[in-house]
Amino acid sequence: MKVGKGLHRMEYKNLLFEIEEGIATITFNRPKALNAMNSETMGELLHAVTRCRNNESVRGIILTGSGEKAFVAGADIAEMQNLRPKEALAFMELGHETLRLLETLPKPSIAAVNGFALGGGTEISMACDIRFASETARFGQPEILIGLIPGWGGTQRLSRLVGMGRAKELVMSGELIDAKRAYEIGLVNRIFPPDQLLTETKKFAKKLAGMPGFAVKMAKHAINFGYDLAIDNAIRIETECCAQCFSTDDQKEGMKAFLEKRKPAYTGS
Ligand code: DAK
Repeated sequence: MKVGKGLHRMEYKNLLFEIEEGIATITFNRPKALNAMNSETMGELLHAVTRCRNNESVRGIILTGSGEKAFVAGADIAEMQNLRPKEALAFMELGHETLRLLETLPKPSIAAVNGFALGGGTEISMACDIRFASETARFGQPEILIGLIPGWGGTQRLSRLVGMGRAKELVMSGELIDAKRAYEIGLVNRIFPPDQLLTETKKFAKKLAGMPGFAVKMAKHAINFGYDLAIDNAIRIETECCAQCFSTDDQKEGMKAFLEKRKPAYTGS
């Protein structure tokens, strides 16, 4: 639905979704359950992320939570309580499909973590490229306290982001950490006062959206797909991605502008 100049909104039951100036903002919106993720919300997230992938006008994605208290307080414990293993597997796979799609989207994504990001909430934030947090944000993988382990990539993405020792500390104890500690261990990129979080996140998303788009895509691809490879193979991926940038008008324009001592005018081609 087109709402006003450059602003599109899409109706979901548990998400707010809008596109403004090339930035899609997806807001988890079940405030009574602290935005806990049930299967319906995860299905809607998959739909929204797919739309972002298919819509060429979307050049960046922000994920955040409605209300002041929570980003996402985890997978919905009430829904999960009586799941049989087969149903649990289906719920887990829906989450994996969604988060892997988000993580590998050829456009930048930022989690604006405005409160509790627990369990599935930390896991969703880690599938984004960058995490900005409000001073009041709290992170953790408390699944162990309810007889589980993380089920949407927490054991894997957390150790890649903060190291194995810190990941084990958090996953095995279930302890929560505040935004400052999350920043110290490299889980969070930047911290803002609560009333500035979304504005600053949008500002940064727009900055990334103004970069040469193909180079942004190649940078993300090289980092994502080189990370788990042996160094010689990883460097090969970087080399191929970098070489491909020379096929773009933006590379020609960027270098020409530098030599002519002027600002580049990128077209995204
Ligand atoms: N699920 C369902 N409802 C939740 C919830 C959650 N994760 N978190 C909060 N709520 C609900 C509360 O039940 C309460 O509902 P009412 O009683 O008002 O109806 C409402 O939100 C407000 O919460 P509180 O009253 O508890 O608020 P407080 O300020 O006192 O406490 C809190 C805030 C965030 C510290 C607390 O709510 C809390 O500890 N929440 C649970 C946090 C948590 O354990 N999160 C991790 C969930 S486990 C898998 C797939 C995924 C996963 C695992 C497996 N497979 C399918 C196999 C991932 C698992 C998780 O994420």
